[in-house]
Amino acid sequence: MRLAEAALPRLAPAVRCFDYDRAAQAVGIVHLGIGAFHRAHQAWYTDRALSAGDRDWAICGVSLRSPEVAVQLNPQDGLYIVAERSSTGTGYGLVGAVRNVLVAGQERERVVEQIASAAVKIISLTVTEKGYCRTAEGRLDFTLAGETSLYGLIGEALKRRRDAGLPGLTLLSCDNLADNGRQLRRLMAEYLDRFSSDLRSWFEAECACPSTMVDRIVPAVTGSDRAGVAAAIGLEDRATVLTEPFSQWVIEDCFVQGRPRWDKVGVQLVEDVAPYEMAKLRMLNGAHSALAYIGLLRGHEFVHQAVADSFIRKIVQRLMLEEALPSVRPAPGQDLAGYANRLLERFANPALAHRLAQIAMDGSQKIPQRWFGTLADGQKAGRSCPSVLRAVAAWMLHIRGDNGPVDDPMAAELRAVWGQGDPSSALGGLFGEAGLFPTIWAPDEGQKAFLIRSLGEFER
Ligand code: CS2
Repeated sequence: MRLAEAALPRLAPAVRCFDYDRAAQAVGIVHLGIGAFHRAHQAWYTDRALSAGDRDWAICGVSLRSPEVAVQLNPQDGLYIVAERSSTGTGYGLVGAVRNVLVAGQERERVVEQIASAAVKIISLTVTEKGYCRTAEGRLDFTLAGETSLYGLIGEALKRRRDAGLPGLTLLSCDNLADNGRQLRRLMAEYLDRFSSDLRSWFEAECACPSTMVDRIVPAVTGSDRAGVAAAIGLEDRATVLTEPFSQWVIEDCFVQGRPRWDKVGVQLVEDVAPYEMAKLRMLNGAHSALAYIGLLRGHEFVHQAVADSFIRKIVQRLMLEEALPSVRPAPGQDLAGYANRLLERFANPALAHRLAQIAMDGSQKIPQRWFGTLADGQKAGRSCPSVLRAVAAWMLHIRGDNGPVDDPMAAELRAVWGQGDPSSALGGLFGEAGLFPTIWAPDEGQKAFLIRSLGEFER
């Protein structure tokens, strides 16, 4: 039998359950990009806030294109299980915060209507790096920002809200971008300005875009994971998510119409998110991408295997502690060396079975904020950053196709930099003024020589 409201009496007693009346909650949040990460993170925190007595923050989830999550969650009345896996066992929790899922590609009008409705106060987003439709220089790429992009959906709804005299919204980016709130605000303003400078001004005056740092490792679920969850909870759950016990969310506390009491359930509401965000992107995500590209080249499949490989472990330790860490200005009381050690422990969790290939996808969208900032700051301070450079070399081989087909929106352009087959032209095709990534960092002569040597090292 499948998980749903009516089946709840049959749920195994070991599953931790929310204790609020779902039907009494109005939808206060519309979430764009309701993938596994949102379900294991923001929706999970919101569920806990509702259990702690908060009201009217139920979530309407939106998939921008694929109907898959709607097909999984709607027949289950939005209910799903979060399975937290560690080496000592698995804990199961039922999440009730999601009301329903809409698919923008099929029912755009309903999505716009929902965002424009009076009870909605927050639009949160996990649309992945590529969902922001940015050019290599970081401006809005209007050719990608169509009617069912985040801009098309929110833009139309904001116009309706303003015309109806409704208040503005908080747009809460929960993606791994540097300064995610500020970037969203700038890009949204750029979008609106093309249609109406009045609407742009209204948006800037009435809406807020807090920056956030989100952290929880959420590997893609497999068929056998689902079977294991079904056996443990006594019901089939097609929307189950699998994650680690650890979770962190840091949010800049500026909301235009209030927010759930997330601070009561472990979320850090702070004045300035930047130090947390930078440490997370450059240390956790920077290390993750290095593990992915170097690990795949060395024949590993999972993160815990790559981090147990002493050759890779040394590179990753150095990347975090000696290269990324000195480039981050810590928040008061933030212990970055301790942070790096805890990250190594989290990466070593074998129960997660986190595939390197999952992290390796969309490198063109992820790498700039994970590695180039560390490299640019290192260059200014006279630090050479050999570990990040080795990771860059591993990525160059990845985009050449050494690990098989490349899953990246820029796969064809990336492959083309290897057109001549030689490393120097590949470097020229990627970095510097004529390259695909002309901003923030370009290798100097010494770094170019090092990169070419590292390519040889991984090829052997
Ligand atoms: C990972 C992240 O897939 C990836 O690129 O680096 O999804 C990572 O697991 C999360 O950011 C952890 O919070």
